[in-house]
Amino acid sequence: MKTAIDVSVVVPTYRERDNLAELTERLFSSLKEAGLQGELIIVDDDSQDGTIDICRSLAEHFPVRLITRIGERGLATAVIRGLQEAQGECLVVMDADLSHPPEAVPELLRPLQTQQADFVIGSRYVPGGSLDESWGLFRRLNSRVAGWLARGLTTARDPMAGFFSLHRRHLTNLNGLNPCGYKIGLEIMVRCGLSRIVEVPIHFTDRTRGESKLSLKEQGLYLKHLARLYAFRFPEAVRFSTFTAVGISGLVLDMLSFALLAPGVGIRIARAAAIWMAMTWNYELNRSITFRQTETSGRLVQYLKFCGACLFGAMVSWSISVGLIEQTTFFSRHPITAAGLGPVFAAVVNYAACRMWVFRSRPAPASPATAPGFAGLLRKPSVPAGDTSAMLNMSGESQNSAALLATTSDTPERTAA
Ligand SMILES: Nc1nc2c(ncn2[C@@H]2O[C@H](COP(=O)(O)OP(=O)(O)O)[C@@H](O)[C@H]2O)c(=O)[nH]1
Ligand SMILES: [Mg+2]
Repeated sequence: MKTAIDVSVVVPTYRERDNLAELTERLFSSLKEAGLQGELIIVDDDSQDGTIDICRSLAEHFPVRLITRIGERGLATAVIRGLQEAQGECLVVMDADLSHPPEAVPELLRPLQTQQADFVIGSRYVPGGSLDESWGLFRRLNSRVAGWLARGLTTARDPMAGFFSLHRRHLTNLNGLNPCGYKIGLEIMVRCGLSRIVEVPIHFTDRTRGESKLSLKEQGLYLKHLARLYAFRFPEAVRFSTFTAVGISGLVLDMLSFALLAPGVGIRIARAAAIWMAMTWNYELNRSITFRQTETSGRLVQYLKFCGACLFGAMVSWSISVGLIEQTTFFSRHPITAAGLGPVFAAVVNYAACRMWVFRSRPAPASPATAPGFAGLLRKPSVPAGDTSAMLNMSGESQNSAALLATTSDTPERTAA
């Protein structure tokens, strides 16, 4: 359904009072020049720096809406919140600190309008794009390395960018977004499966007012976020690597236990006990790490199945090793190499058996593929319990958002009216 608004620009803010007026004026002047109807949605985490007053006066002249989140912090979740409220056909996300030139917004929309792309990035790292001179070597290197680490997830040269646009119909998995840290653009690209990406060169200007909120902690969270996204994108490869690492740790435990037990109870019993301990160890680790997303019911039955599945792998390992040694001249001269090959095959067989039999996937949730469109989201907003928000509506009509945000708690709201 065509709405009157062509583009909703979502801007997360925390203590950005001094940048808001210039951002708003430059943004709406560039939209006007391009003949676009837009709205600006500012999602502020209760900065208490006068943001509410500034937005109120800006809303007298421009279609500005302010959402104040109380008791919640975080750039990425703030962006998600803004996207939930957006009414435009196209969505743009950008920073408030004027690092991202508001004049580039119409250019970011063009590839969407011509259906050349599903996701457009205001990019520092394509020809024509650039960074502020003030960026030191460490910051440049840090940004590049962070980008390279994401290469397995997307072809974008600047996947970390906070300046991007997409069509709202491609935001199919809004409720399934689960970013930790800053990189909401990367999260959307990967979780919504957006691979037709166009990068528009921009000059990234360092902020001149206010302070950066990027901390070292956020950089650590980025690595965690990447791990989650790789697991989402390549679930079997990541599970198989984890399964192998668990197997290696089990092998070490097996050998240590055997070395400790053998002198006391003899080789046969020590071997059996060590194998059982390693099997139990592997089961526990696989249950809590490798296959934590899968079915967890019926622990005893699952454990017995796991032992049964491993037993099969052990037999495969034994047969391959013995077969190679007995049937080929090469391995009869190198029996240890043959013994080493057996467990490799056994690991693959064990993994397949566990995947098919012991840790089967949960039935797919009903929602993501058929997630409601925006109309649905606005009818039934997914505001977290306890979130108290207030909204300053466009055109200066201050409006308590109770009607729109039907699930807000009964804690007193901070209203902008
Ligand atoms: N709502 C909200 N916005 C935030 C938060 N942290 C940062 N921002 C905003 O996100 C944008 C980028 O943050 P900035 O500090 O400039 O990060 P940097 O550019 O990586 O140094 C700015 O508009 C910030 O005001 C937060 O916790 N909540
Ligand atoms: Mg910044």
